[in-house]
Amino acid sequence: MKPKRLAIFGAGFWTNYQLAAWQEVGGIELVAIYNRTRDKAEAIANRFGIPAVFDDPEKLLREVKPDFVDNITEIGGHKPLSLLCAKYRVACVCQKPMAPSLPDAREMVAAFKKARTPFFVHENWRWQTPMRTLKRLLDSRIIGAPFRARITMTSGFDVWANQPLLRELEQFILTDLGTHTLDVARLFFGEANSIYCQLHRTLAPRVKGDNVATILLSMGRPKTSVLIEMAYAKTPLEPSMREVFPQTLAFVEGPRGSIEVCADYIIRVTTTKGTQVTRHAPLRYAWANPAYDIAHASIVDCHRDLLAALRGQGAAETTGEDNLKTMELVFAAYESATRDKIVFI
Ligand code: 89Y
Repeated sequence: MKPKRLAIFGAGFWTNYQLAAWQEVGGIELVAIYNRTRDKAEAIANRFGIPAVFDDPEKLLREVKPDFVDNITEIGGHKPLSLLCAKYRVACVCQKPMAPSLPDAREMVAAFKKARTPFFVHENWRWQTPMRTLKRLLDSRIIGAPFRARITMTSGFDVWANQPLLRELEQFILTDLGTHTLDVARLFFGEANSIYCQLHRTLAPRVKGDNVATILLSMGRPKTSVLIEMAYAKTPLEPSMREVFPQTLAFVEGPRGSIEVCADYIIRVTTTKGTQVTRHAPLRYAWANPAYDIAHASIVDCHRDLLAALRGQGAAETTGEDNLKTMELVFAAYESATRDKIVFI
C-alpha cells in the first residue's frame, strides 16, 4: 500500500514521541516539518530524516502537498494551523486539547466539515492498555450496568519541566488532563447528562492556572454517577496513593460486581465467584521516555486507529466531531466551577 505522506507542525517535547510512534506504526512517509523557530525543526528533521524544513506553514502546504498533517504545536497553534489545513483541504490530526475555547473548537470542526476534509484529534488516553481492558470488561457486562465509578489521576510529577508553557495556562488542569479523563469517562459510560466541578489552585508554585479538580457527572442511560479526581500538586500522599504518573486509576461498581484499575497496570474484577487479578502492562518501546511509559505507548495505538481511517478503513474513534463532546464537558466543567452550579448538558 502506498505510504501516506505526512507533514509535521511543531517541534516541541511531544513531537519526538509522536514521530517515533508514527515510524513504529509504519505506512507513512515523513515529507516535511514546520516550526516557528526553524532551528528546532532542523534538529528534529536531522534526527528523523525529514527531507524538508519550513518556518512558513502555508508554504509547506502549498509546496509539499502532504496527504495529512500532524499538528503537534502548543495549544495556541491548534486552531490557526489546523484551519490552514482545512483551507488547503489537507487532512489534519490535531493534538489535544483541540482548542482553548469551545467556540474555537466548534469553528474548527465546522471548517473541516465544510471543506469535506478529515479532521481528527490526537487523544491517546483511551488507548492505554488498562483503559482498553476496562472498556472490554464493562462491555462484557461482567459487573452488569455500572451505577457508580471513580476515575483518579492525582500526581506530584513535575509535568511543567518538559512542558513549561503549561505553567502559563489560566485554565490548566481541565484542558490538559481533564480532556483525557473526561474522554475516557465518555468511552466507558456514554454521554453526560450533567456535570458539577470544583477547582483549586494549590501546592504548585509558579503555576498560573487551576491544578486540582473534582468533577461529578451523571452519564449515560441507565445513569452512572462518575467522580473524577485530578491533581498535579506536590501533596504529601498516603502510601496507598503512591505516585503512579501517568497511570489513571479507577473503581467501578455494578449490580453484579466491581472492577478496580490499580497501580502497576493491575486490574481486579470481583463478582460472587471471587476476585480475578490480571496485569495489563503496555508494550515497551526503546524510544519512549520511561517516566511517561504508558502514555507514550498509547500514542502508537492511537496513530494506528487514525491511519486506518485516513486509508478509508473504518471510522476513527477520536474524530474532531467526537472530541467536540469531550471539549463541551471540559468547558461545562469550567462554567460549573465558576458559577458553583450543576451544568446540564
Ligand atoms: O500534556 C499531558 C498529556 O497529554 O499527557 C500527560 C501530560 O504530559 C501532562 O498532563
